[in-house]
Amino acid sequence: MIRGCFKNLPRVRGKHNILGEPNTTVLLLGNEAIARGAMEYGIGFAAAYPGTPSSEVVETLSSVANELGIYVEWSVNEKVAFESAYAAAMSGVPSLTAMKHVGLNVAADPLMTSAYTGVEAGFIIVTADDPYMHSSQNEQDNRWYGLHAYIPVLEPCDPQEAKDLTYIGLELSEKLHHPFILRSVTRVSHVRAPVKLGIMRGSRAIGSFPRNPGRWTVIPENARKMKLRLLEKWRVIESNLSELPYNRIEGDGKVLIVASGIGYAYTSEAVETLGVEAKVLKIASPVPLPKKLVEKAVEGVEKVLIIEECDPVVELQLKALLKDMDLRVEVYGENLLGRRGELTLDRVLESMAKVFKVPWSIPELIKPPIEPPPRPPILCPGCPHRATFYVLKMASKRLKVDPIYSGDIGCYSLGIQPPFNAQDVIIEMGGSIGLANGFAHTVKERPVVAIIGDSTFFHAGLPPLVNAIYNRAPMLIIVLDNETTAMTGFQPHPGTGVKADGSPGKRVCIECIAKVMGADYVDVFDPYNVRTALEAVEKGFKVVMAGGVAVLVARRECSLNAARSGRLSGVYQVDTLKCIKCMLCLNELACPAIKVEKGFPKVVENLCVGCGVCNEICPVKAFSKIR
Ligand SMILES: Cc1ncc(C[n+]2csc(CCOP(=O)(O)OP(=O)(O)O)c2C)c(N)n1
Repeated sequence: MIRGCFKNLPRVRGKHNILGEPNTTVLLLGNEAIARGAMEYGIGFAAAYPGTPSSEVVETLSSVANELGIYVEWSVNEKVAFESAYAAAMSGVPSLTAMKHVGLNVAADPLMTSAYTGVEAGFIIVTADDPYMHSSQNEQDNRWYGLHAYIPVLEPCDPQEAKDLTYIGLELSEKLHHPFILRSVTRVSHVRAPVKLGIMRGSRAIGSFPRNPGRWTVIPENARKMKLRLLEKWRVIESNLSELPYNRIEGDGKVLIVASGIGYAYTSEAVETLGVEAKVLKIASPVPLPKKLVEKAVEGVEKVLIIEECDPVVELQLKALLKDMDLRVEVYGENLLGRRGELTLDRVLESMAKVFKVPWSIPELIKPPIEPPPRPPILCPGCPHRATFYVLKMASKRLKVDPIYSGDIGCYSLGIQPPFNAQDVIIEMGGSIGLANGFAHTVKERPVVAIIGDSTFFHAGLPPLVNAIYNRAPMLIIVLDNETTAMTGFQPHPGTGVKADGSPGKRVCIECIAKVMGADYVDVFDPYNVRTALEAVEKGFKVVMAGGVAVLVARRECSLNAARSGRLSGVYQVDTLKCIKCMLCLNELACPAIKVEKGFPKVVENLCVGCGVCNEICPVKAFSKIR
């Protein structure tokens, strides 16, 4: 049985100030400022896969794409987004790709080689890093990629610089025929600040690609020549960056503070707060370090303090340079600041005070008056994932199996919480089916369930599904299809059939893919219909226990989207005369819209969205729709 329901449209953000007049100053989010920088340069192509804290870059561009004549797409994953934007830049069309830090791992293969071929038009790769892992699985510092791939990295300290450096990155990229990385972090991407706008040059969206295999094919014979040219170019890039006005020396003194990216914002405030006399080397291009400027800055200083967020990328390059210069100065940085989490004013103040040997205390301004109450994330009321987790648990109880839940990244990662406890391992986006493959061949006594979202399935679920079918790895794959990419802000994906600008694309059908790939059992169920969902899941488990691969698509629109559009509405309430106080609705479904009052479950009416799953699971049907 195959059902379909594809009503959702992408949420296109308001255009705010993004189309403001040149020379006006408007309030922009860091990511909007990056988009505006690209618009001012005249990009003709942008492709991305969403991920916090990067998503607003392409959301903003998609909201003006038709007006400005820019081709903008949500690609299925970061590798495809990278390749698409790279090819546009090969064809002479200035382009942008954007992703969260871990997204660059997915795109790392073409990234590493893009430095060898270079580009014809400006090509900027925006990576938004997430120190402290507000919404990520790791804290990797993507400036390393710059050193690793021979790609220069620009690092803005605020939204104004985010706009300016996007423009400059595209300009230098076009001039030097080389890709550029723009590294943002959460506190640059997600802060709103005044930004002075520049002139928009008009987009260049049509390219040409004259045949020249010696330039674009990296067969070993060509690649060896390219590597030599790359090493020469790296020196030219470095000297260009030494002249970048966003790298500069300010003030004077015996102590030099080297501040990269957002580190400069904290440094300025801390120097003022402590009232110390410091020489500051502001760095906007941490990779490669602008050597000439650094050599000038270290002249006559006794101590150097490096302020940068995450890893000692500037510090290691600087220490190497000092060694080459045979200059002996005390160097502080990672040893005082550590290498994890976000910088904060108090962290920077403390380390600066130690180097300057001055007293310090936490300024009144940053002492919170009260600690905010903890707010752990939970699945929303009406979330179809909750119903699917309920069904999964019920089915495994009834069949007396203890599955390994190979989890994945999306709203459904919250299935880790009780009462479901249905995410035993979560590593990376799209990892669930590949990991399940390993478990299936090694842990024989427990059935393996891979849990993957719809956007994640398209992102990285297809090759491991083919692998599982080909290598006969028994597993039950549940695709949680809420018809959107919910966790990152409701972006459309191939399963929705809607494109980034809201226009119709071609819908790609998940269950059809699974069937044509050769899965042993494929079905679609509506998680709100608990009885039929339970039947499908039980059948799926039986197929797995007989050695097959079962793919079940749990399809029901995200309750936030459905409630917002009026497709889901109503309020349920409990009839206390019928209720037998079994507390299944509280203990097994754990809907946040149900609480206990006078010993009975009670629906919190302003939280209930009217999904009715509580009544579906209630043995005496004590719930009824009251509005
Ligand atoms: C490589 C990578 N790219 C992007 C992300 C950001 N990200 C986390 S969850 C998610 C969306 C998941 O969407 P879906 O699978 O549809 O599940 P939903 O949140 O809708 O339940 C994205 C894009 C990531 N963690 N890793």
